[in-house]
Amino acid sequence: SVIVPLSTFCCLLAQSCNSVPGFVAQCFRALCCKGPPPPRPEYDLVCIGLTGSGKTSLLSQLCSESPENIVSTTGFSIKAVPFQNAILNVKELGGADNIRKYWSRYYQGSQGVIFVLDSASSEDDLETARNELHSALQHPQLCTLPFLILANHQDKPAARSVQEIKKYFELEPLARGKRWILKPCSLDDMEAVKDSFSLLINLLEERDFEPSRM
Ligand SMILES: Nc1nc2c(ncn2[C@@H]2O[C@H](COP(=O)(O)OP(=O)(O)O)[C@@H](O)[C@H]2O)c(=O)[nH]1
Ligand SMILES: [Mg+2]
Repeated sequence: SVIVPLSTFCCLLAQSCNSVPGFVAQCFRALCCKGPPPPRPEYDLVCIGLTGSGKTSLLSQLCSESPENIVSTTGFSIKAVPFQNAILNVKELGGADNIRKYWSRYYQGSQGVIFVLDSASSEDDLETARNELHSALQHPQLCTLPFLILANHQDKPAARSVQEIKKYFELEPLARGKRWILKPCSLDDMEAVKDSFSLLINLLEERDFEPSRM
């Protein structure tokens, strides 16, 4: 037997309904003859941050993956993260001490950067995170790209506020003229995380960006 896709069947039905009062045929067309949605643009991003900052957890949640499957990322992992208006191909680089020195080998081809930090981490770790973020912001392959900086673990009592982090990370002088977004977040408020990613997608979509306007 010949299998006719439902939409084709409905279109044929709607065409044959042309003799029926126009309204009914219009309803059929509106419901069934929409055609495929336009393809979503894809962007290649790199996701960095110290081990334990929450990179894998956040990306897995965005991909609706089960949290039980999360294991520590030793090398790197790539996920296609779907959003309504774009697909982000995110390469997460493992954040352990002995791996961070290789991060820059995986930067090529990136169109944007996600930097995740643990807002409740020790002073030492926060300083390491700051140094890594500064290196990334100044790296020739990343320095012109939009950055989404996520101050994660905000649900913990010890978490520093986003204002404290902005000051501590000295973002204002260093990232002036760049496209960057700093947002507080935690795993238990994924809606806020999605909103932050929407802002990043807006920056990725901007074509005629002039740094002097920011
Ligand atoms: N309380 C809290 N725990 C988090 C948050 N984000 C991640 N975690 C936990 O931190 C641990 C490390 O997370 P993981 O995603 O593996 O970090 P990664 O090394 O950056 O990929 C896991 O046990 C997560 O459940 C958060 O916002 N709040
Ligand atoms: Mg990981």
